[in-house]
Amino acid sequence: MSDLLSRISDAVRWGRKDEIEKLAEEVIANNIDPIEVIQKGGVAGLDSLGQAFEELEAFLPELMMGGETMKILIDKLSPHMENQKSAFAGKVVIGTVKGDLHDIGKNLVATTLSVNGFNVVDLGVDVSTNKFIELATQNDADIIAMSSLLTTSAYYMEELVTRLVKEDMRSKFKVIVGGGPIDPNWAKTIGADAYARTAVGAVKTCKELMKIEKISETLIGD
Ligand code: B12
Repeated sequence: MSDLLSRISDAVRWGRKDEIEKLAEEVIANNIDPIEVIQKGGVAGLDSLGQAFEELEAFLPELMMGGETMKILIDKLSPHMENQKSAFAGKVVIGTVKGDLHDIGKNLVATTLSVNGFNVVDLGVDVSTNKFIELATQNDADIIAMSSLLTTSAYYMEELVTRLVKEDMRSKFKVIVGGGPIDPNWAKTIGADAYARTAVGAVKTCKELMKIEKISETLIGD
């Protein structure tokens, strides 16, 4: 298993799309938990690619190839995630904030919430604060979930919470945030209700949020 995970991590790191298809098939044939493979294989590969990018050992085309390879892995494995849709768990409007086009983590969170019984409305990437509020209202959402991978875009998470307060809508929606540069401190500072580090953590945390009647000062997170 650890050999397979490291082959998957390498294939994503080096953007080897043909190889990832075969490795995904190996995962399916051996009935291995897709979430574990995505996290410990795929995410590990992208982390190492991100590190190389930071150290100027990899460049934008490699980042794109790595991202595309990861998407193939997720697309192949998602249908094999264990479906827990036994009861309606709540309605989530999710998106990547304005200025940010990263969607692999956001998609993973959306899919994992969905297979765990949440009704998920995915607004995509580069989502403005206006669009988040409009679509959350239109869909009568319980939770607004925001993803950001760029430090420069994380500000829009704060803008959304501030707007909800100003427009007297803060109690209508629970707000959860996540993504690479986001941590519990940031979530607390901007007045979000919850933070989660991973897609599995997001499910656990959103379930917790659904149990809470009123928003509180205490941040919930995994
Ligand atoms: C792949 C990638 C890209 C791809 C994205 C493809 C796509 N469709 O998403 C492309 C090539 C397009 C790209 C572009 C850029 N990128 Co880029 N990219 C990455 C890389 C390597 C991987 C990101 C990823 O998908 N990780 C895997 C997923 C599964 O992890 P994740 O997103 O973190 O999500 C998990 C958790 O965070 C959490 N989560 C995520 N969202 C949410 C939401 C909620 C509500 C919750 C609860 C949890 C949660 O759950 C997820 C699953 O466990 C990262 C490095 C890294 N290690 O993150 C750099 C990185 C994010 N990119 C970076 C940069 C700088 C850029 C560019 C500006 C580069 C450039 N010069 O143009 C552009 C920006 C474009 C834009 N406007 O958005 C920097 C960001 C630095 C910063 N902190 O601001 C990073 C960190 C690389 C680096 N080390 O410098 N990138």
